[in-house]
Amino acid sequence: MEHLVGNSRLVLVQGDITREETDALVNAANSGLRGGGGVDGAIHRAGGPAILAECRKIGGCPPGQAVLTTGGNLKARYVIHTVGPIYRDGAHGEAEILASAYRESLKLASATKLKSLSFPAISAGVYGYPLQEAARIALTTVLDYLKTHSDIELVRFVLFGQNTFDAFAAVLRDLGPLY
Ligand code: AR6
Repeated sequence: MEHLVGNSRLVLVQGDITREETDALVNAANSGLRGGGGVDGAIHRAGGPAILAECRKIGGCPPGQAVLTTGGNLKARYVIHTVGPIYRDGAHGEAEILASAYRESLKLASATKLKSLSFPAISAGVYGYPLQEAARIALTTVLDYLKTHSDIELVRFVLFGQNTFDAFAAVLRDLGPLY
């Protein structure tokens, strides 16, 4: 599924983000940047120890912020590690932190002169964000950024499993082609 914004493309696919060939993968990390389960574990396993070595030097990353490391053995040259909110009840700033995680990842990609990047569904796994709301924040934040930043040519959401893909696809359809 595809959505055009000026000269940029937003694409939704179902799959494993570690196989992506974009300039950077975005990792749904924890604030200690020490690796973990889910997509974080998959990226560290596929990319090798060089990624964790750089993460240790950086030290940490607060929720809503993003940092850059090598992509190690991945096809992608870089990994952007961002930290989403742990969902409690929606009244603890979760929406703003999640939007910020996407925005800060995109800003870091622009500052590094990257043209393409791949996102997972940040906070939609272990961190428990309700899927439809996580999808709405993810898509509107990325589309709003692409409207004002033509340097990023391609953003791919690589969604693990049919449920996650279907939720993102439904939200994108509801936003409509002119969003
Ligand atoms: N490719 C794409 N998406 C994936 C992959 C993959 N290979 N593997 C899992 N997902 P999660 P969070 C999906 O839990 O909720 C880690 O332990 C998954 O199905 O990875 O932000 C960190 O260290 C879900 O849709 O991240 C943190 O402690 C989405 O990725 C914590 O989990 C995000 O799920 C972060 O939790």
